[in-house]
Amino acid sequence: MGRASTSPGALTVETCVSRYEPLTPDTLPARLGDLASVADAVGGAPETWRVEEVGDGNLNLVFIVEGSAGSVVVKQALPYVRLVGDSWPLPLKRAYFEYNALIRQENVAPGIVPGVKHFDEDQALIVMEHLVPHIILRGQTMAGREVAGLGQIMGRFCAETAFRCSDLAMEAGAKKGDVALFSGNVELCEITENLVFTDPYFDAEMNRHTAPQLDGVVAELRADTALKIEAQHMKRAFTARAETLCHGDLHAGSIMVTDTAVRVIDPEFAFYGPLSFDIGMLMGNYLMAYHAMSAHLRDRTDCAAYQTWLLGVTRETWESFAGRFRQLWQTERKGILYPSALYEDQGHGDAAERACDELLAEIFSDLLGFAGIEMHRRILGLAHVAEFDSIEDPDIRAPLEERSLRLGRDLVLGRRDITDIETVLDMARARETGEGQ
Ligand code: SR1
Ligand code: MG
Repeated sequence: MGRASTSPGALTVETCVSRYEPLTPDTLPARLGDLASVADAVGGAPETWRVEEVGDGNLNLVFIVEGSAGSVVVKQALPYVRLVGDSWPLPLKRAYFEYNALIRQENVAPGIVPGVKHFDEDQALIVMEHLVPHIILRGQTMAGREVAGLGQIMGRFCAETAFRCSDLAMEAGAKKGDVALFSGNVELCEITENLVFTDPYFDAEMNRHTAPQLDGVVAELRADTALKIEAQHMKRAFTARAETLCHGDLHAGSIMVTDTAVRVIDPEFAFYGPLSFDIGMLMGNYLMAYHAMSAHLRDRTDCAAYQTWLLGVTRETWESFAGRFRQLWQTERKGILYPSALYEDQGHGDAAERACDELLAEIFSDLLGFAGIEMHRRILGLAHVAEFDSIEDPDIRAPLEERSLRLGRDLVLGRRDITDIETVLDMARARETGEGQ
């Protein structure tokens, strides 16, 4: 490994060329032990460090390194998709995009993403803050535990990253530079383009679903040409609308929580895309958790109360997003779009508010499309969610998955006519109870 050079704060960035080699718990202390930013945070002699590989995601190695002073997380990209194996190569440069996204997210939405201590581009590794005692959000929801402020914090995070990384706020040259930088994340975007927007809607090779229980509804969805057209409209928005820096994979495994704290991790799918993309994917994940809940909380009263909380989180996320977005519109609209020279400075402040209303309405409509598609791909595609997959009995799992599949279609096809969050919540409840179907 090359030597470390220091940049602002305690962060170090590797600059020398070295050969990539995946870490193991045995090799990590010797290979990272001479990095001051790591050694200081972990403490003690490297040979005494306790190292555990804990990666349970689809792509990377993740190590927790503990010593006498504390602990850090070391995330290293593998040159292939971990979920599938080395038959599916994937470039190491995704660590570069993750690192660049993390430092931008920290800048525009401070205190939410893990602090970066060291980045080594050649080794495709990021050393970052170890979030303790956080667990992934889906672990928390499947256990029926609430998270104070979840919707408020996530809505604010999505609004701040969306607004402040867009032409609404950024200087035009800087924004175009970032569009160029993140446009290199080709292969991870390609995963989303295929696995999210296309594969669920035909009999693609890597797809899987609960069969034979869901065969009927799956055939119905794949025969629904209006749905397939709308899914491709959303895919066109994904590929063509370089509006803002999106996290790119904001699901319940990319959020870490305690009962009172919320953090966002894993932006390796970062790209410039629609303002509505992250919040839409997140909403889809909340709604799947809602439909899966009766298999995780068998007590009906507990389950109903928790589902009410989940729908409350869904509402609060949107309300927090819309409120924060409007606040930023009023106070930080210094970019090239909707300049105050055209509105407030002409005594047309009311028109600026109308423009904000219209943009929020467009974001709302688009997020419903992304949410519905996310719900489809997590039940029909390659990468599922534990909320459903951990339900062992397919006869219990399938009807719950069907609720999300059908709600997903309702959202995608109805997205231009649904104008408020309460309608979305009513639709989710109706699919849960079977009312009005
Ligand atoms: C092959 S990667 C499958 C999925 O895992 C990631 O977390 C993304 O969600 C991706 O679509
Ligand atoms: Mg991830």
